[in-house]
Amino acid sequence: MRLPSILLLALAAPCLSFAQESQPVMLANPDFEEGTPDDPAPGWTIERTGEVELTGEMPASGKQALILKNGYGVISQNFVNIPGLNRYKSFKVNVVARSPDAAKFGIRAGFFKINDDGKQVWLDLPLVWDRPLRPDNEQLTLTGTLPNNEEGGRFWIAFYRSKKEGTVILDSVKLEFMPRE
Ligand SMILES: [Ca+2]
Repeated sequence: MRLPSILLLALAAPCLSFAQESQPVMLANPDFEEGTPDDPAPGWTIERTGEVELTGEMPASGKQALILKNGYGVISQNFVNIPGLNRYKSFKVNVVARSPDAAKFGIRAGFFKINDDGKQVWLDLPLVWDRPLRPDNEQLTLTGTLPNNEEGGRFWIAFYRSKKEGTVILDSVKLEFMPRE
């Protein structure tokens, strides 16, 4: 009888630890260190007519940070298949942001929800909106709640300038999912 007990423990242990710990998401190029002047945001989607540049001034990590300027100034990442996304109750976004000209900043997150009628709908919600930025690096932490019946496995996160005005400088993006109790 001893061997099956050990096997059971060995199988259960990873599940238990997984259920109790938050799950960091591996973002592509989260510190903007992979960018070059010709290709400033590899791993990120630059939405619509947004323009981005890199700066070596006051990076929060490494040698460079990203500047959102002109146009919509939106960058995003889309995760199409996060296994077991319905195990998580919420998510947490960390980013270091600043603005030399008091630009306002926003973060949006998107995910699927199953309606009462069984239809899957895409939600795209602001985590923060028109947040005035200071000239010095500031660590922002925002959390969002996932629907109880989330099962689409897709998650989208976007960072943008509000109102197409001013300069937003970003660095050190982190994203993690928090498990249900
Ligand atoms: Ca950096």
